[in-house]
Amino acid sequence: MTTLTLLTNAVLATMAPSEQPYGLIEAGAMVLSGGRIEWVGPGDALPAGNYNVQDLGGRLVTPGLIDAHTHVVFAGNRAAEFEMRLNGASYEDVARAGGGIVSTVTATRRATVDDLVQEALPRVDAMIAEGVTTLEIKSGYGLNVEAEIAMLQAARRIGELRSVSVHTTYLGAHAVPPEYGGRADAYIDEVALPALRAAQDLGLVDAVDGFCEGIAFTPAQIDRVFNVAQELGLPVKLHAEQLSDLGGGRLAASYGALSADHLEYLNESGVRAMAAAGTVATILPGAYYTLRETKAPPIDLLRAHGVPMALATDCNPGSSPMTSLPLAMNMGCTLFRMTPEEALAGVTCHAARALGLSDRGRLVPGLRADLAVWDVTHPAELSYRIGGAPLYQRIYGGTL
Ligand code: DI6
Ligand code: FE
Repeated sequence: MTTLTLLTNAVLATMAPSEQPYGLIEAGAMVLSGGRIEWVGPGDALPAGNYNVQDLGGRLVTPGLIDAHTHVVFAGNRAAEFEMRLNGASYEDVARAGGGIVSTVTATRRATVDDLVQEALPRVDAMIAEGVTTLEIKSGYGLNVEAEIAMLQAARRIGELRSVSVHTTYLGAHAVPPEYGGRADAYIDEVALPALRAAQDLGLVDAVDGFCEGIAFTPAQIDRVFNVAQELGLPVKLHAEQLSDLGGGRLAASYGALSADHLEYLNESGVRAMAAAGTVATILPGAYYTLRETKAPPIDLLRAHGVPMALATDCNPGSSPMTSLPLAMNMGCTLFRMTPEEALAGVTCHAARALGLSDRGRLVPGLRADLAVWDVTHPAELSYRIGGAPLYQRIYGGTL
């Protein structure tokens, strides 16, 4: 007879549909078996059984956190240009000194897969230490076939080295590399599409993303990338409306995208299209904060139209050098007026949906036993703190 793990004396933020905010169960208990959640409910309703009991002392249990938008694999960092800018250098000065996204591309191209893994692991470990059990990782700093594949291989390897579930996203259409300056269409034809096909042949791609923006790619160029994604049977997502309104939200929705991300400049017709398509809005306050943006995403409209909102770190060396998902929750609340309940949904059930995953993100029977146990008694405390998430214990696939 298999021994079941029983967690008792816990506050459960199940995030399941319920009368209670957060699907909260006070004095709750959970039974885990074979890496899955077997039973969830009030402790006094627990069915009899042969349990291996762990008393959680009244602590909060949430679904393991899901960071649904990261660029955590990259080489080098951009602290020097951060400092240059704060000492008065202009964007052009920084570019002339080899800074900006190009400097990350140069460093990433020089790195081996192993280098990329070693550089990313401390960041991934910081995420894990704050309760992350599922992590999306994008390519997009290689911008040639070999380096894009190396980034995706590094991402896969991280999922083997650590107890975290990694989901890869191909982002060849992230920036136009210097050797294709002024020739974005040629870059799409000669690099972005062939690299996508090659990466897919190697089984390295779970989803396809693009950066639709004046400084990156036009909707027509993104369309071409999404057409190939569709032909390959891959779901899409899009960096949309971060710095201007190019109709990226509508474009993403027209492909049934899993998510459209950033969305500061999203208008109501984009919100409606996303609602109709079931596309998740992934909110990224770290980039808004770092770039000192002033236009917040239309949270009220997204809420009014019932668009599910995810929250993610956007961890990247340029616009969001942040690994803390609980800090993203705090920023989502304080900068964008999301509620703490929306913030927690944004890093659990709605983040799962932004990755197309229906087997996690809530504490309900049948789902993966990916849990975070916190040294707090109410879920609002997770969003309330500015950094320093008090993780007590992380359970990944039923294992401590
Ligand atoms: N949006 C951003 O803000 C970044 N990428 C993206 O798609 C910036 C990436 C960088 O500066 O390295
Ligand atoms: Fe991003």
